[in-house]
Amino acid sequence: MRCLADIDWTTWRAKDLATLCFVLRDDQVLLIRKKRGLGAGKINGPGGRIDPGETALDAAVREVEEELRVTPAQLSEGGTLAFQFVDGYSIFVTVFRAEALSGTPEETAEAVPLWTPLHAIPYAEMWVDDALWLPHLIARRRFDGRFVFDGDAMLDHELAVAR
Ligand code: 6OG
Repeated sequence: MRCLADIDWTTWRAKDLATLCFVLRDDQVLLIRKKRGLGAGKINGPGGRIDPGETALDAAVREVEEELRVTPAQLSEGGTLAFQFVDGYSIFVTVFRAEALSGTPEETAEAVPLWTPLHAIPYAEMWVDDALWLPHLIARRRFDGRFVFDGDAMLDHELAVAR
């Protein structure tokens, strides 16, 4: 399996369900340097796997609390991302934006907080797919993407963006 056409997307189910949450405030976005888990070392939004019985929204809030010791508010769903890795792993990510935050982000065992100007997002240090959809999240355009990855390398993708 190397490309989207090799996958039957009508029956595809991800092994893990996860979230990402991007807090936007004053032309800045709250990113993290991830210290462990999938994508350790990369810059990303805070997020992680959804626990059994949790909604994606609950998990998005909890992950920001656990990773940065702050509580995001006014969340809305920005889009979804379906990732299939060639080694067989797969993950489906619901991406949220948050318009507000209470508290001051702190470094934890999981993440270093990085308030980043919207014009200086460090795409070279992020998963390569982020450059495709994060601009749409920031511009409030709904997106739904499918991706095939081999480790860090993106082999194929499609991205539907609502006008
Ligand atoms: P934990 O290992 O932290 O959950 N994730 C990705 N994020 C981006 N931007 N691109 C990808 O391209 C990703 N693959 C996974 C979703 C995994 C976290 O990593 C994110 C979750 O927040 C392949 O429990």
